[in-house]
Amino acid sequence: MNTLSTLSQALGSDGALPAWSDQPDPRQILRENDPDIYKAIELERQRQTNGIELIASENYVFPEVLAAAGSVLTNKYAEGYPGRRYYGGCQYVDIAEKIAIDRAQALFGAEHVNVQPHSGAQANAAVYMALLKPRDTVLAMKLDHGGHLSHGFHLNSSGHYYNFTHYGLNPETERIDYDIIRQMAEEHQPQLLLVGASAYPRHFDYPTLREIADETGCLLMMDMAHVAGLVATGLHPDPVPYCDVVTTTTHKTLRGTRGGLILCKEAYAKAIDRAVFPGMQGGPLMHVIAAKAVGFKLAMEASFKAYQQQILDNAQALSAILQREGLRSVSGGTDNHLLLIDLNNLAREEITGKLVELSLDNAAIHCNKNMIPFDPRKAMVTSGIRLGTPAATTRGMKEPQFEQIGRWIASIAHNPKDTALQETVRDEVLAMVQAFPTPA
Ligand code: DSN
Repeated sequence: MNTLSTLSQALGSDGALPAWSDQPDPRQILRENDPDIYKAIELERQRQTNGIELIASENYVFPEVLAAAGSVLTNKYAEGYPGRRYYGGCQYVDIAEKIAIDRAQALFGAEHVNVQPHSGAQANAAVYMALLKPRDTVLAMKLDHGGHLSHGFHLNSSGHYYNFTHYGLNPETERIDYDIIRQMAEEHQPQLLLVGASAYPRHFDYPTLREIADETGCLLMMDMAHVAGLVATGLHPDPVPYCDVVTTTTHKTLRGTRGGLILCKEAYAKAIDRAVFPGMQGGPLMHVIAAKAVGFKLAMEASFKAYQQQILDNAQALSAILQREGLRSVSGGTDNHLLLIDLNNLAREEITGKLVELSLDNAAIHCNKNMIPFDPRKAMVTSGIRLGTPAATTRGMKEPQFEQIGRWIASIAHNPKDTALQETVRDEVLAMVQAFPTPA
């Protein structure tokens, strides 16, 4: 029986939707019974509303995603997979998980998917567990050139259990140098070649990476967490046909709930499923899986492609204005939703990523300090900031707003200690965002 016939059977013959609940609004119960946490949530909601969010990995979820994530499915234990659970009463959460699987497969054209990872880092850890033995060699991008903690950072479990070796970017182009990867793969003979990044503004060349993996006899994995929404809509090269395994988060450009997802070739399906459960995790978060399903459905709509295109157009507008205002983008621009700005170009010793992040925060423009390739400063200081367009694009901001945002950022980055300027910009930001409501 397929998922949809199971669903219509569960709903009854007339297909009528049951009432959600006749209980009082849970937000009001929270307000009355735990005002401290209620206040923290409400203040955070106001912060998200009254500022401009440029953290490249953040977004505003769809309201229906929020509803599913805050639903009674959080009450249910369902260790195992649909139809093979270690608990009774799983018939309805099975429907949700099967729908999530079907939609993720349709959205990304994957042979097999696992929707249970709690996060991108846990998805990656499960893949390593499935495909590698402890101490096997993995070739991945350096963290300080744009890679990710779960790609072999020495304090992360990946760096603890596996022998990661890292490639950096080409110092002149500040882009991936496929000849360097090929040489390193020949030299180190990795079991796995891992690509993907959290601060890399350029496309990846999957056919060349596949060639390198085949020449070396290793597996190829892409962590597409940042660009999954662009991939889903065909606006970024698609890793799925070329890679043995692709991991992602379900938030970021994808605009769904916080969570992880694994896509793989059928040959690895059993090993991946076993590594997620019982390997890395116990009970899956069924409310989050339902919310993932809701997000995948919305990502298949035509309006989602238009939204992703606007993310890209806004990134181009931001890149152009920042360049005109004297801020240098690493690699000279962007192919995706993010920009990495090199503050060393401002040639003033004291202008660091840490200082500019704080100054922009005071002006209600939120971004994060970020190391740039070959950064002389440490990760808590940095010489760069990372800017992303997805969240503000969700609010409906377009090129004219991003040109204004770019002018604000440049004026503050050139004068990061001018607190009067920060206050002026903060007032202007507050005035501007009134016309762009947040979704929830
Ligand atoms: N921490 C996320 C980011 O900001 O890119 C990646 O997991």
